[in-house]
Amino acid sequence: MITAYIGLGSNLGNREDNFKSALRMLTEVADIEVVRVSELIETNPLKQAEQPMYLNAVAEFRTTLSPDDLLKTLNNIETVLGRMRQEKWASRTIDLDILLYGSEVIDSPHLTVPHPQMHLRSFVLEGLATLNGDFEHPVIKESLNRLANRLNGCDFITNPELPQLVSIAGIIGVGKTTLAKKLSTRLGCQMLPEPYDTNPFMPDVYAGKQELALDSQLYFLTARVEQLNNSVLEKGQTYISDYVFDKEPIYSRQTLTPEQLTLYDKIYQSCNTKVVLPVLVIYLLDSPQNCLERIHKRNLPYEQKIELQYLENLDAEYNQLFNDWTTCPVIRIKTSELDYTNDDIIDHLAEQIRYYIAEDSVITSVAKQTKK
Ligand code: A4P
Ligand code: MG
Repeated sequence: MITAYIGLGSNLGNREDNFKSALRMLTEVADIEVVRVSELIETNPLKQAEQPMYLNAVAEFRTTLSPDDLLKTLNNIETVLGRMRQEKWASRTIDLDILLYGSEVIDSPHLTVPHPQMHLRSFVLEGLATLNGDFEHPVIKESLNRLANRLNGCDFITNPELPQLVSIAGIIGVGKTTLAKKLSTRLGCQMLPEPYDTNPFMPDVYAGKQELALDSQLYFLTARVEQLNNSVLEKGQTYISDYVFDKEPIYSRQTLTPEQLTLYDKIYQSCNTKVVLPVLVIYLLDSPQNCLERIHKRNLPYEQKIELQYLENLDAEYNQLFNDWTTCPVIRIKTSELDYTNDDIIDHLAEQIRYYIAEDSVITSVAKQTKK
């Protein structure tokens, strides 16, 4: 017997009745034993906003059917319940997708398991997490609980027509640049380093010249808008930046006077529309104390005035930013779990990045070339 999970979705007809009928028909199949079903939740349709709302749920069952026979059985039930196969993602009375089949990884022309989009859908992961949150996703090798947390209640769709920007975030001294370098080498993609030490105003600002804080923040803002501009980054190409653009207001709030901040915000609002959004964020976490020690160790002269309180404020602001974040999935990593010298850890992270970004983007071929 294999434990498998299916996703149920319906947005046509009497949705609850469709669910009940589908589950009844599943229990009637001799080779399937339905174990339990998550709560039904109502969800917004992905992409097609004009479609009716969906009901979604996840069912756990045990089966002796092969994956192919299971798919046939599910397709039969869909047909009996009036599912018309029109264009992809059309409204449907019932959709039954195989999410997981034990820990098997299947990649055949008509069947992909784990379901190739499940790690991007809260309406799937949250149901799965209530049924078996510690279960490890067979490709990503992380628990379903962790995968659900990465989405913050949102659902995402990959789009190979956009640049695939992966941004590494975290407070000063946490190790963003080191990780960005490692990952870009491992993935064979371009790194976008923040032009940190070219800012001519920054040493003076760190030395206490408040009157130059606005100049310094505008220098950073314009440099980043140039670097992440959607007319510069190419569609389908993967990039790794060692900063997340949305941190700019965090730093500005820490360093600018209220009058400077009002002006800064106006300029920020007018340029942030030109910036490519990340498709994935890697948020590095460490205590402000450890980061301060790292800052002392790397001994950049202008950073030596940084105080613990400043890092603690940044830390609180970053946490708030990602608690409210709805732009893309966020992989949180404690630096204590990230040994940069361990190739397996970097490889695992690189594999995850490949899995999260759009399938048809250029990195797929890069990945094949660099595979060990
Ligand atoms: N197929 C490949 N892998 C699988 C799998 N793991 N499980 C093949 C089931 N089928 C799989 O599926 C098309 C073909 O995918 C099948 O012939 C099978 O051989 P389909 O069910 O005929 O078509 P579909 O459902 O339109 O496409 P797909 O790719 O299954 O889309 P999804 O992922 O089901 O997305 N919004 C909300 N809120 N809730 C939803 O449930 N669902 C969709 C459809 C869109 N928006 C939604 C929801
Ligand atoms: Mg389907």
